Amino acid sequence: MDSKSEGEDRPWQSYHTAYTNAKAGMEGVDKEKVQKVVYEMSKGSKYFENEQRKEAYIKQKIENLQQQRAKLTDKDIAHFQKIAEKKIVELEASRDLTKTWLHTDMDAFYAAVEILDNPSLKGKPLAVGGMSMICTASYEARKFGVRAAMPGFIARKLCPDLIFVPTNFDKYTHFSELTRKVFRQYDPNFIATSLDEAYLNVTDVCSERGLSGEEVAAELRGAIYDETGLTCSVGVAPNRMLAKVCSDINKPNGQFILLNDRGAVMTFISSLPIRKIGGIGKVTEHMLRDVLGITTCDDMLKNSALVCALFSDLSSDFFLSVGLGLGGTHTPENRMRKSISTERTFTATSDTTLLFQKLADIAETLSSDMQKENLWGRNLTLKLKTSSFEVKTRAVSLQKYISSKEEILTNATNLLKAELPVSLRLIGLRMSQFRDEDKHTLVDPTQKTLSEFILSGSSHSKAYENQDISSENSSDYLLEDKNLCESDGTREKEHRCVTSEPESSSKREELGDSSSAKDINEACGGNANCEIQWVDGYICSKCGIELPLGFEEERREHADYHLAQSLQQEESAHVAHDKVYHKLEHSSPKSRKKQKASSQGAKFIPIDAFFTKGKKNL
Ligand code: DCP
Ligand code: MG
Repeated sequence: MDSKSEGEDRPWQSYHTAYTNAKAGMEGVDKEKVQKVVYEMSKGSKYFENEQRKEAYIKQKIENLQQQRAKLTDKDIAHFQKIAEKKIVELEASRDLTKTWLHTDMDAFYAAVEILDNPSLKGKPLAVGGMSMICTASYEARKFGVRAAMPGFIARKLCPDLIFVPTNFDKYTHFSELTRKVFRQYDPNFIATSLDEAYLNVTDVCSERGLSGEEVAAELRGAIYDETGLTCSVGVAPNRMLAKVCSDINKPNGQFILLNDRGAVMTFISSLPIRKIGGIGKVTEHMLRDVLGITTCDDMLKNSALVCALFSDLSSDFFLSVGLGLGGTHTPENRMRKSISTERTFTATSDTTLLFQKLADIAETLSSDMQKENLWGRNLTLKLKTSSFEVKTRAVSLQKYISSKEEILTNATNLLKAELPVSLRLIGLRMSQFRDEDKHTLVDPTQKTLSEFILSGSSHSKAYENQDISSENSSDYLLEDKNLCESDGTREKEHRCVTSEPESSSKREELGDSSSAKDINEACGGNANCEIQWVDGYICSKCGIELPLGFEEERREHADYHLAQSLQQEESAHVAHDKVYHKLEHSSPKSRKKQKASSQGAKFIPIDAFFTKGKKNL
């Protein structure tokens, strides 16, 4: 033991999966114990390997940034300091303290609905879901470290008395509708970002009824309780970004008010960990911490020159706006379509004539779909799946908006040529960053002012789609993996999809989403089955679970869950094979015990069929 470093003795300490990330109600949890259980139960599994791959990917990104940072001279830093100061002045000028935004978030939503249905569950540690994955946990269960997106068998290890209830989405949708009935009375244009979360602009209610944000929040919580019998937590703040942070502070059944005062906002933000901000997920958090030592929102401002030096314009605008506590204040006028795409799967081929023929067909389909809806876009993404199932995306930001087949094909051809020679089984094209229909202009959309960027949800969200947060790709050609339709199989088939998303303050969260989607796809290492798309921007194409923008960490976990599921299926095929050929081995008392322990409540072959390697007594 003496000869080993602490890290070697306790490898779980550096094993940070989403399962060890604290949610509301997990404050007193013995984090190290949870880490150890998760580590021991997943060690040696494919899930574990995938986590390691993701870690390696983040490490690489961090090293790249560190190298870039090391090259900066004093002169460079002075130059970026000036840029940062100018940006901050412009951002500060966009500050709007005249609105009162409210963010509501139901408490332990699915679990609370189940308890309402079966009051004998009240006060007990409860998980909604099964052995493979749980969707949420009651606050009693959270004390043990049990949380959403955790495999049920790990949750049960952490909390042996955990009660499992299967999901019932009809029930949750019904209760969600009841809450929305209440929201409408306070803001007819409320923005629902999931079944259990919404943003309400209560500025008018406050002034018309002479109420403070605090009073409206209390009244709204009461009204929701009366309508549903469920509790929620509310945050009140001058903008949506802050309101969301605030709603988590006094969970469950609580509220937190941040006054419309610059001093109050700056004090609040000064010590706020960056991870609390929607859009800053694990990757971004680690990059900012390990490269720049940034851990709080205030640190963003203290390191503004380096932030501007190392990140793209839009990323640094985002980081600086976080440092200033700025967020969306205007209710988006419409719910705009975000992207349109089409893709085709076919028998793998490296024949370039065939590949370009397919590309031309896809460009034609995309163009015709766009023209039907009078769409003009300037961000074109080419998606490729190689014969070894590796998924790559390449994107180009164009100087003008296009929609004709010829223009799409010319740009798509350039992207594809850069990848040759290649053997492919899927090609897809996606167009995004649409022209503003109302303006009917072809102005260069990069000429946006910073205040436009802050105030308009759509402009910055679309802009972010093109950003690679690491600034590794400074050219127009960026790696991008997001919202592209997925199709499986090797026979030729076509899959078209259109995505539209409600505008919301969480749009900036796409920044995190975009990097996470890439993480997942890269980490999947070409496993065709683990890729998911978010239909309409928030519904999982694989299982129908709704996880809108703002659930970035959950989306990552959810994608991991499907990855685990597909690996499990692969693995169980091996297990079945083994069963036939190694009957003796499988009839050992040890394996019989294992099967019994994991069969309970499992819809599929239990996920621990592949998670058990290296399991130890804890
Ligand atoms: N959900 C899910 N999978 C996840 C996260 C959430 O299916 N990875 C579902 C179940 C939750 C609901 O969405 O009940 C709302 O998610 P929240 O993050 O708001 O979690 P809860 O409402 O359960 O708890 P709380 O908001 O009190 O932390
Ligand atoms: Mg909730």
